[in-house]
Amino acid sequence: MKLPVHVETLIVGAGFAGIGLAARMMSDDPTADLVLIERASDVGGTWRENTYPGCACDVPTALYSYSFAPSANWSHTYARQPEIYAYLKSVAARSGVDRKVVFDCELSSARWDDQRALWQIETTAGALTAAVLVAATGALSTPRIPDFPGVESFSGNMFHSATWNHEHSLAGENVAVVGTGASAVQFVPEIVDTASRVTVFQRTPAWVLPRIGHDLAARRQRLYARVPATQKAMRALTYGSREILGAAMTRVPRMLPAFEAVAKLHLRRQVKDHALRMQLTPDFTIGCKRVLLSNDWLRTLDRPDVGLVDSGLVSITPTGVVDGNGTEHSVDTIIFATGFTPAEPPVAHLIIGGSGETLAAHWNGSPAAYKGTTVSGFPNLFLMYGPNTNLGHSSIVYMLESQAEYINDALGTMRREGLNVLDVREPVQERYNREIQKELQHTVWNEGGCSSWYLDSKGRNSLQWPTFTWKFRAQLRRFDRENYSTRRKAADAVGR
Ligand code: N01
Repeated sequence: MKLPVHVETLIVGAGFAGIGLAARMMSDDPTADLVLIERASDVGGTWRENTYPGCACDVPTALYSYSFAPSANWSHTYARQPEIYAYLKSVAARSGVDRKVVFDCELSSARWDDQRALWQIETTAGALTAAVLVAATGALSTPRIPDFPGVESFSGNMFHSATWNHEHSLAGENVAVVGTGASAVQFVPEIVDTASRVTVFQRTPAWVLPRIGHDLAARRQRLYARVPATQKAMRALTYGSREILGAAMTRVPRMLPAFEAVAKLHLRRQVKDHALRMQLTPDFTIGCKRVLLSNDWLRTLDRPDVGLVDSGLVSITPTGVVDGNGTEHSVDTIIFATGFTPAEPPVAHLIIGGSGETLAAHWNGSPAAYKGTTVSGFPNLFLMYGPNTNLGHSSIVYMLESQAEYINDALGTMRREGLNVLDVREPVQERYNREIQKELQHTVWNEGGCSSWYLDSKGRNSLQWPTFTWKFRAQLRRFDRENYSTRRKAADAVGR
């Protein structure tokens, strides 16, 4: 598709969020005036980008998939990246969303024009205007490589887990892996048989629970296809069990020691070496950082050809890396599993609101929104996976579908009532955030004794949703027009 001159709704990004919203809008109105722009040449977002060995979802696919597009064909409880990528492509094709995407088109800037009540948008494929702008750009899409001194001098190969260099063979190499988060635990067990030696540089040990999953036999797939209610029941069961974990993290901390006991048992079973077990035992409450699920990560670290350095990594030399104790390790390749920039979404630098300020400047390192979706002073802008919508225990797809419902209802309200401007009232947004922060106060993310990417540069938790996910869904079920300043097409102020 070619970039139009004007569109009613412009969605930036064709990953889980963008496809989900467009499909929701098109299910109401197949002729909906919407366009998605996507910087890559295909849909899929993070599931297209992350191709590291062993890349899989650590939320059961029964839940980590759209409720409106169940698939009976998943091959495992926890699907691997190629399957999820294929699923997204197929949903985009079946729903017709892929015909609405302008590929190889990256947002350069979006400026709110208050006089004309529309967004003036520049992209790498040209300019356009849009009545409504949706940022569906994902929170975990921009890889973060810490600024290690000497990094530019390294003569070997180095890359981030999210931009895996498949051209480069690790066969026979000495490999350094920096970081021990959800990505590292998936790819390290996959590369150890190829590399000669792998050294993992850990700054903080993580709690690891066993991953209870299995291949889904053809019989189960047939059952799901023939009796869809059985798959729905599995989804509901998975949802319920995840909410129990969420309750432990947010409301019932006395449940957490039971999870810690399971993790300690798992560690004892997988790691025979006592000193290594000590290095791998966290000193914060389980759940404070994202809990990792793996059946082979800990066991892999106990192999003779795998080393764990628990003093982190402080600098890089032309031929190796220097750990926190000042010891240099000679390595051929460095793989950064150092995560992303969720509290500093790059798209926020490109969006300029009514006052002429960028969203990033407005947030000043500590993002806040109303219902994770709208921001006062940025009319007709909707965020997906915005501030305080992240989860430590369940599926982000559930949150994204809730937001899609809300945005779709907002757009319907605009059409029905002839509105051309919606701007959430500032006091409403402030009150909402005060309540969110109050609820977060006693959660494990704020009180668990760790430092995590859930806390932004100001030390405020601007990432996590603080309570049951069904409460988020209930809040976003209907667009609450009364909490917004609105303007009608004739430009006469309404409800100000
Ligand atoms: O990144 P992370 P990730 N020196 O930020 C370490 C999602 N995801 O790519 O803990 C040394 O979790 C850092 O150490 P510390 C999921 O939401 C989902 O693994 O900060 N080390 C940490 O160990 C996940 O949470 C799936 O002390 C440094 C690691 O790098 C998110 O993506 C799968 C360092 C970063 O861990 C990110 O996961 C994979 C430094 N200067 C990922 N800086 C699913 O299955 C950072 N580290 C859905």
